[in-house]
Amino acid sequence: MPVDVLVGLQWGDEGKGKIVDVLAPTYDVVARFQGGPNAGHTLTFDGIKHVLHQVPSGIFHPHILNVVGNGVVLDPVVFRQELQKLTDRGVDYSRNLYISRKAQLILPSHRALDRINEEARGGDKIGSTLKGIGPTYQDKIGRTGLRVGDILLPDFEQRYREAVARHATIAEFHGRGLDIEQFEADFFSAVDFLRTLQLTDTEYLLNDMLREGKNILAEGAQGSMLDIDFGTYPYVTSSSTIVAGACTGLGIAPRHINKVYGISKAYCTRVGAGPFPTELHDEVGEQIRAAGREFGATTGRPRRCGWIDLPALRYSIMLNGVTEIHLMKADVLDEFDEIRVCTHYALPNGEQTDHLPDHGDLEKLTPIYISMPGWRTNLQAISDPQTLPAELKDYVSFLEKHLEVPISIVSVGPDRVSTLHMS
Ligand code: 2SA
Ligand code: MG
Repeated sequence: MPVDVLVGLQWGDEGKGKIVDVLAPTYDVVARFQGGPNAGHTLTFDGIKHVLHQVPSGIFHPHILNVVGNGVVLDPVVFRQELQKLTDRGVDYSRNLYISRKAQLILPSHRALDRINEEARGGDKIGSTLKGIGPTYQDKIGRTGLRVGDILLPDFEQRYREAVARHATIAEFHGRGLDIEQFEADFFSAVDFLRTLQLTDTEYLLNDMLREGKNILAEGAQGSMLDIDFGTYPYVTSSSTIVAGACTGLGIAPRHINKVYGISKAYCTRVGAGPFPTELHDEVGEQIRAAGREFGATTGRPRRCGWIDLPALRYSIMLNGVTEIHLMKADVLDEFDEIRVCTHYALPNGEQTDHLPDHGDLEKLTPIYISMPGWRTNLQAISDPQTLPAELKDYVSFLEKHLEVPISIVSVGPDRVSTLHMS
C-alpha cells in the first residue's frame, strides 16, 4: 500500500503528464499535491492531445480516483472550463474526482494582484503565469486565505468581499485598482458548480485507501528547480514542488512513500525568468525549441532551451530521493550531430564545482560540457529498447553513471505508445 511520487527534476515541462498517463493504470488513485492552473500537463493518446491544469492526470481512467489535494490552489473558473472540456470528450468525472475542502481558492483578485505584483517589479519580473498562484499562497501562509470548504458556509460571499477589500488595499499601495467586477459573476457561478462536486477531507480518503491496500500516485507539478525553498529563488513558484510537498499537500505520512519517479528531459528548458546555466542563445537552442515544440502549455510562451545540466539534476535527485529517472523527449535530439552534457560549472574565480551555488552566483557560472555523438536516428519508429542506437544507449549509460540512479523509461514521442521501458 505505498504512495509513489512523481516529480519534475528541472524547471517544469519535463513531460510529467505523459508519464502519469502511462503509469496510471497500475494505480488506484492519482493525486495532485501542489500548484494550480499554472501547471500544464499534456497527455496524448488515440491521436488526441489533452492539456490538464488542475485536474489530476488519471481522470481518463474511470477506475482511478483523482484527488485534488489540500496543497493545491484551485481556480474554480479554470476548473469548470477544464471539466467542461472533459465532458465534451465524453469523460465522466462525477464519481472519480474528489477535491480537498482544505485546498485554497484562487479569487479573481489574486489573479489581478499577480499581474500588479509582476508589473511592480519593472524589469525584474518572475515570469509568473499570472494565474494568481503567488498571491493565493501568500494568503494561505498569511492565514487569510479562503478554502474550498468555505464555499459551503452561509457567509461565503461576505468572506469573499472581505478578502477582496484587503486585496484592494494592496493594489492601491501600487497605485492600482483591482478591476475585477467583470469577472465576479463568472466566479460565483463557477463556485456554484464547485459545490456540486465531491468536496471532502481528502486526507481521510487517501489514508483510508492506503489502509485498504490501494496504491497512490502523487502527481507533482512544475519542477524541483522551481521549488519555493530549493529552487532558483526568487524565480520560483510559490509551492513545495519536491517530494516533501506530497506529504503536506495530501496529508500522507513520509513512511508511506515508496518509489520516487524523477522526470527529466534529455535536454533542458525553462519558461519565465531566472538563472539557467546551460541555456543556449544560439541556433542550437532554436533548433531544440522548434524540434521539441517548446512553448508553454498554459501561456503559449516560448520556452528557453539548453543542454542537460547534471549538477542541477543531481541536486534535484538528492532533494527528492529519486529511485528511478524517466528520460523524456529523447526524439527531439534525433537530428543533432553532437549532444552536450554539462558535468560541472566553472566559478568566476576559475574553480570547478558540481554543487549549485546560490542564485546570484548561479548567473555567473560557466557550464563545463562534455560532447557526445548524436544518434541521427528516427527514435519514434523504435519500439524495442534493444534496438535503440548505440549512441543513445551510451548517452543513457553516461547519465546513469553520473546521476547514480537508473533510467527506467526513455520516451521517444508524445504518444502513450512511444514509451520504452528499459530493463
Ligand atoms: P507562477 O505562475 O507564480 O507559478 O510562476 C512562477 C515561476 O514558475 C514557473 N512556472 C512554470 N514553469 C514551467 N511550466 C509551467 N507550467 C506551464 C506549462 C507554463 C506555461 O506547462 O507550460 O504555459 O507557460 C509553470 N508554471 C509556473 C513560471 O514560468 C515562473 O518562472
Ligand atoms: Mg507543463
